[in-house]
Formats: sequence, C-alpha cells, structure tokens
Amino acid sequence: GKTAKYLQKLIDEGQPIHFSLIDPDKVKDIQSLSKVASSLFKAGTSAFLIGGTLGVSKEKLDSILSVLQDFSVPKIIFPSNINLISEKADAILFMSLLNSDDLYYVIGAQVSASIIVKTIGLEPIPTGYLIVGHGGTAAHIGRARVVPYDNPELAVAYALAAEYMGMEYLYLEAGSGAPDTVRPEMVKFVSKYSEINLIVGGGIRTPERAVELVKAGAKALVTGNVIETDIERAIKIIEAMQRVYRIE
Ligand code: 1GP
Repeated sequence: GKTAKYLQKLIDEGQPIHFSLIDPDKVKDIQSLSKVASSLFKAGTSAFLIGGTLGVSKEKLDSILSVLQDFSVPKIIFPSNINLISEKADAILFMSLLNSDDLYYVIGAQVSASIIVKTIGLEPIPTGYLIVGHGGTAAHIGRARVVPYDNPELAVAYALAAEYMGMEYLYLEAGSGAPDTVRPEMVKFVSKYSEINLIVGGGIRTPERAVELVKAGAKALVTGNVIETDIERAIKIIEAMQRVYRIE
C-alpha cells in the first residue's frame, strides 16, 4: 500500500518518523485544529494519527479527517475499537493488543473490522500493540497485563513473536499522558534482538527524550498530549528528531 511504502521509504533513508496524534475527543473546535495541524505539517510531521480510547464517534472522526485533508501527509487511523473506521483516512494501524487478557482486543475486534476495511479500501498496516509501564486508559480498557518499564526481556519476547507472525510494526505504548515514557533502554534492547519496526508513544514531552528514543532505535514516535498542551514544544520535538537524522 501507498502509506506503508511511504513509511518504509523514511525508514530506509534513516529518517525518524513523527506521528502527530489527534484525539477526536479532545478537539474542541475544528478551527483551532486546522491551525495546529498546519503548524505540525510545516514543522515536518510525517503523518497524522487519529484515535483515542474514550468518547470517539464516527461523526467526530470524519469531521477531523475532513480538516486534515488539506495536508499532504498520510492520515492514519489509530483505532481503539471498531467504531473508529472511516473511508476518509488513508490507512489504519491494524492492531492486535498483544498483552491483553481479553480475546476481543487480541483478535475479536479485528475479525469484526476486517471486511469493512476491505470493502472501503482502507490500507491496513499490520501492527502489534504492546502496553508498557503506566499504561493509562488504554491498559484499563484493553485489559492489558502491562509489561513493566524495567523488563526489556519480556518486551523482546513479544517483539519477536510479533515479527515471526508477520507484523511490520510494534507499537510500544506507555499510555497517553503517562508520567514516564517507555525507557530508551527497553527500546535499545528490543531493537538489538528484533527486526520489527518500533513505534514508541505515551508521555513523550521533551525533545531530549524524543532524541534518546530515536537514538535507541525507535523508527517512529507518537506525540499526543504535548500537541494539545504546548504546540511550540511539539514542534521542537519534531525539529530535534530531524536534527538526529541530519547529523547521522
Ligand atoms: C497515546 O502513545 C500515544 O496512545 C501518545 O501519548 O498523549 O502521552 O503523547 P501522549
């Protein structure tokens, strides 16, 4: 698919991917979303992720996707459930919550969604989703047995399993608004032993931490909260990630 190729090209070139996460539940007015999206686009964000765990309707998702159409980077759905599917997006992280105790989040929702995804022609990006540490609302809703922040071996075991099952990406998620991110040591350890492309998100608030995670081997970082609370800082994160690329 087109979006997968675009992301792979960035990875092949050694460019860190930055995903700007827009949570429809937190978007209060569409006017300001357009402004925020424009600053992120100009700063060089690689793609928009649209998703959130609570309070998301298809209508809200669609109105956000309509605003984002103005920007020529992929719009990728980051689904928490099967109500988050829209033909207005370019792609969807087709995820399995690997450390959930609830089969619904491992394979049930995916079975319910697959034919819809096919019918509307949405590009699926095969992704394992692993909740680490704090875990936030995602861990609660997804009934995840979280991987402790300080257990990189366990994360490697999941990463290899995901890789061997043919998933292209593994999203290491500390939870939206987590007080601490996934640790760079864990990212380093997982990238040493597994080939899978790592997406890291949850609690990333500073350019310094973003740079550490990229240097540890993360292929993509997701920032959500910081976009809403401090757009200038979000832009600094994007710029810092680009500098890592230019220096190396
Ligand atoms: C949440 O990983 C994302 O699913 C982003 O987290 O909102 O803390 O940036 P933040």
